[in-house]
Amino acid sequence: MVQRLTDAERARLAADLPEWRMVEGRDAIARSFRFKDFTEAWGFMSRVALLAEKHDHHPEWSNVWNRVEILLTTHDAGGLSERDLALARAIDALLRPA
Ligand code: H2B
Repeated sequence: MVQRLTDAERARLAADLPEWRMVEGRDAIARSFRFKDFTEAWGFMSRVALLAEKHDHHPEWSNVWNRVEILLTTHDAGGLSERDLALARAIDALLRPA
């Protein structure tokens, strides 16, 4: 069973994943993305979908034209776990210039 993050792990979140924010009212992190247009946004979502399958961990997300909102939480744990951090890091890596 996957465990929720400890207080010590949470204290490192802001430094570890500076682009992600804590979500009010949920034990979750979120990040907003903006692209040039819908094609770019959808291309990004396709890559995130493949990552999610690889991690067997799936985002709560939405898309409006060039914007993508991603929320990560671990349903099996009832809150944030290392699985969310691993997927967030992998998503961030997609956007890092090669
Ligand atoms: N995604 C998320 N965000 N949380 C989970 O607990 C989760 C998941 N569990 N994707 C996985 C799938 C689980 O249901 C399967 C059976 O491994």
